[in-house]
Amino acid sequence: MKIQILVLAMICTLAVQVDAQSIRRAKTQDIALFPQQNEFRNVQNISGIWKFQKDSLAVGETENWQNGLAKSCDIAVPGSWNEQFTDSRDYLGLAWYEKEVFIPGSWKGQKIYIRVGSANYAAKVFVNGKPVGQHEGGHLPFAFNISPDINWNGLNRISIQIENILKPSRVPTGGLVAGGFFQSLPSANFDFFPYAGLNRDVWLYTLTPNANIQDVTLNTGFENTTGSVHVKVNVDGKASGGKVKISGNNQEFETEFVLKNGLAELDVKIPKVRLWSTEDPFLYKVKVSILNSKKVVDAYQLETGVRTFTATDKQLLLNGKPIFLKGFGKHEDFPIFGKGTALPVMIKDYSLLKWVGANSYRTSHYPYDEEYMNMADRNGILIIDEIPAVGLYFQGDQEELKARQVMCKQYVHELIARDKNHPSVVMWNVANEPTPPNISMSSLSSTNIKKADPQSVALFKELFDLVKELDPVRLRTLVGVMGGPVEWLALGDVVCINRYWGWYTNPGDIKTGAKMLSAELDDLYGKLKKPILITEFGADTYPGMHADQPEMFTEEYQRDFIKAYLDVADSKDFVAGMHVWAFADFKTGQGVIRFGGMNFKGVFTRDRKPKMAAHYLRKRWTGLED
Ligand code: BDP
Repeated sequence: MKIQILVLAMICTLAVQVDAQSIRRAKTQDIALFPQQNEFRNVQNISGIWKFQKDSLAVGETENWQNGLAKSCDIAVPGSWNEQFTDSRDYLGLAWYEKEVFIPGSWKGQKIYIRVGSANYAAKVFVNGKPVGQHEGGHLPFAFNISPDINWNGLNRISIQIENILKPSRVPTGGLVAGGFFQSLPSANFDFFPYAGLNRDVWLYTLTPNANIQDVTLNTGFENTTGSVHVKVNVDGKASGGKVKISGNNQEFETEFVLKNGLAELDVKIPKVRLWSTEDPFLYKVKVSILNSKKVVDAYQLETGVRTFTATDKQLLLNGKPIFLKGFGKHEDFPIFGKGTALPVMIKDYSLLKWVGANSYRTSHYPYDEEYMNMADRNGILIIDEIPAVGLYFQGDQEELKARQVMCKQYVHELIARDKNHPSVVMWNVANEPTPPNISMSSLSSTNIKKADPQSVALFKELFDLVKELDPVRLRTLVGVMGGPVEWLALGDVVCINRYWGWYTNPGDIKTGAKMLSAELDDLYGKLKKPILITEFGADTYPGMHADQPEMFTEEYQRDFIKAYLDVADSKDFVAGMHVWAFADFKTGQGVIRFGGMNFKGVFTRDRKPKMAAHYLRKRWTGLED
């Protein structure tokens, strides 16, 4: 035990030294446009089998592991390291990834970048032994220009050092001295397994050397039958202007623009527009190209759906028509893959979302792989897009609190940079269940909610304002915990709450739980006068466990619990959506409230088999029997 503590202390000290070095940090603008292959740009996906070596004593950098790993084994990328081996499940310290890649000579003269889809939690990238950049925060991509470090005469060694130590200063938060029922191993302050490593793809890609399109921002609207796309183009380098071509539905519109200081803004009108909706998620193609000396020097193509998404005091409106959100909170989680991108699972999840009649989900509790967002656009699924701010608290060390706020702001910048053009994204969520001080199960009544301390309100306000500045159009929210203060919820355009009356309180008593929910909803709406979404409600359910009289952990209890909540929601015209917790069972740390290190609130099992509740939801949401 003592040795473990000593090793951990060494890791922490060395990790701090590593961070203190002056290696450049990733720039948000570099992740705005996903790498694309076209006549001006090249992409090489360098995922696959990489070399891997743990660095539990944090000696790698001083021993120059960036010049080659001496005792490595194979690892799959994407994929978390925790379940690929027999001895690394709880290992969260330093580890190194390495891959040798050949960069084609035809790329000479281009700007060459590396993009890492997600490295959880902190990463440092080396090319041919030279440090090229570092990034903190899992679940979002980062990119570095590596042009000066390329070897054109052979292979290039890409080394990535990753570390996932749970710390109170990080987001999500971990490493707290906890006790009691909620203690878990690893000591995360959140209810999912802190899967570490290169969880998403890694790409090399090129940008045109003298001028390239750096960002494109699309905002859509419509009046009567005419749609409009507002296009903002940012260019890095020397270009005079360009054009935007929007095509789709047998129509094509071309508009030229002039660049001023690398920026142009224009509106394109689409008569007889075909709107994007959950029933008809129609996407137009938007191609931007830029010119220098009358020659096209770069182009980039995106897709957009023309739609509006707004809120009244009671309802959510898609294209001006009320829409009730039916769906789930999800996780990126699968056996062995961990949080590694698993494309077949993604496809299966979308087919199950359709099968069950869902029209939306929340990317709880962090941004998901870009392909999830692309699929949502194509499938007409509405997304509440969440930064990894789960388990935030406000008491204690002020320096840690400041560090967390800096991270939250970075996540807001990165998330909006990455996801701002997806028609599926209808709301940004800045936090899941921040915890007020002294919260306890016995204080979870709607009548004794404490007032928020002003400092926490100011910190959230700062995040809400930042979201508005970066995306003035989309709705904003914060997902509140049971017993959390109303002042936090009041900051959002829409009120999102997670509720477990009849599970964590009033166990076994669905009827009383539903009554408490109903009373609390009326009280909240009276205070806030904004549409309310219940973004979590559910019951752990061991698949195959049954009871003639519904009993906790049985499939009958989960079904009846969900039914009771949906019935309450149906009786209130200000409830605008219901997201069941959770879509599928998922891995957590070990603790007494998590049997087998699992959260069993899924209506599908971890391998995506429907429980009774899934069949019930399908009937209720689609009207169809199996
Ligand atoms: C909520 C959290 C979620 C948990 C869930 C639960 O937002 O991450 O998994 O409760 O306890 O508090 O199942």
